[in-house]
Amino acid sequence: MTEAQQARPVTLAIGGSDSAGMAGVQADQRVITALGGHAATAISAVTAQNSDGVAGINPVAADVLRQQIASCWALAPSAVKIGLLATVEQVRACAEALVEYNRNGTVPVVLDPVLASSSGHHLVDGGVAKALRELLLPLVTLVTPNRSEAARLTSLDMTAATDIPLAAAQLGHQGAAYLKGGHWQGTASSDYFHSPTQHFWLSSPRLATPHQRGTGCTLASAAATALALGYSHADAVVIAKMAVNQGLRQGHGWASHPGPLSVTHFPNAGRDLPLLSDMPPANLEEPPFPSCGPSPLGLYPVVDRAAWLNTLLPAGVTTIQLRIKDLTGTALRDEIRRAIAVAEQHRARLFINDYWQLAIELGAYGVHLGQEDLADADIAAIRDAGLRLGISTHCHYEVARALPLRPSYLACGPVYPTTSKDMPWVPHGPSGLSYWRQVLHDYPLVAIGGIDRSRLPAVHATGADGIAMISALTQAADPAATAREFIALLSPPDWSLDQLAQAQ
Ligand code: 3NM
Repeated sequence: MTEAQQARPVTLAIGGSDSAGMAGVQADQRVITALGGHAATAISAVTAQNSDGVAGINPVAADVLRQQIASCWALAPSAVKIGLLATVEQVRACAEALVEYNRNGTVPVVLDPVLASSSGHHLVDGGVAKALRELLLPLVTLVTPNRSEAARLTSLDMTAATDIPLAAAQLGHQGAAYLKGGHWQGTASSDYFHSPTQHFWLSSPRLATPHQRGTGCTLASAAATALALGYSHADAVVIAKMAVNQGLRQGHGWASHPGPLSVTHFPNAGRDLPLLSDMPPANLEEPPFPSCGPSPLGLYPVVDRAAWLNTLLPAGVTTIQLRIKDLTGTALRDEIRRAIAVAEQHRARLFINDYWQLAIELGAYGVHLGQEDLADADIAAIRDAGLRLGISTHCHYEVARALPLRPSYLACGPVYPTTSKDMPWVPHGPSGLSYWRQVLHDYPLVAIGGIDRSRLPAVHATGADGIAMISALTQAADPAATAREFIALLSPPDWSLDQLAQAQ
């Protein structure tokens, strides 16, 4: 989370009151608050219900709903979450309000198209599905149906797994669609995300708990709050699935009634991270890449020529990356070969950026890949060749994509603004880096981006295993002396090269 994402933006939750306080607007309010937002609410129906059933729906008049939305809009919401709309008139009132207040569509709108309760009880008038499809869907940025809701909103009957991407494409042709797989059979709960620019599956082990009330509300409210905090849609759905997993883990009931999910804080646990993949995963566990050994990765220079290894390795650097952007053919191969020879002489851990085939062929210690290289690289070939793998990440979507490959380390950046690489990302700052240290728990983590002498102590204090840098070393007046100084700042522990060699 960046510092900008720590303000408390308003999320407007439109939906039904659940008298049992398990789903509906009560669940929305808890989740929005837990994730760091403020919930403004517009109640569509005063339901009387508990987990035994729904005793009454009691929709409010459409103009009462409209009045509440108008009042809430004065708080300048940063996102809207829409749940139960019980009548066609309410759908129309909500659509008209959005057209009036959100004229240029700058406020993201998440629609959880509630049509039936989880017990199968019909909650809405007959024409609501059609009204949602025709009046509201064109105004929303993310729609989050379950399987039966997707069937009622599309032309598909959703009986085959192949219907999921087709339905998502139909629903997400203007905004984005997230199809929840919670009601499908299988050991994994796999959901599908589709937007005009991206599509992927998010899977987590199915959590066996009776306390599942309000799952749909939780997912949509968490996604809306993440959008309100400024996250992208892809990040928002990863965060939302983490929130659902956290809520299911912590759920509890009362008086023998199955209870709701319990989301208590912004998701920060690695075990709640879903696995992100292009295809539904055959299994949730890939074999891991080899570790980089027990000694910390430490100071991790990123350099563009083999000659740098001759300067920096004698100064005590034990991890280094060769990142060549301007050579091809024989010149590239020779440069990589030279770097590998120097690294072997010093028993240093050399990662080759991007050129994984050459790294395998020439016997490098490891490969470092950016997200853009992940799609083309043969991950299994790198693993089968016994090389280590490091992967760059910048956000929830990228961590969820990289972590299932079980690389030797994850790099996390940019920590600070950098001029060494074009970066569309808002820097994490030390607090954002600490957040990722917490999520990734004891997973080897490398910090990168804008780190220099003055920033080194704050980065080191986060507990990052490796601290990568380009300009602070390559532009230093005396790079070897600077490396020695930085290594001293990062100790203890103080690993000599001999100890390192014995440990490997
Ligand atoms: N990757 P400097 S930041 C190569 O965030 C690179 O993934 C980054 O250079 C990331 O230490 C970066 O000069 C540039 O800021 C690091």
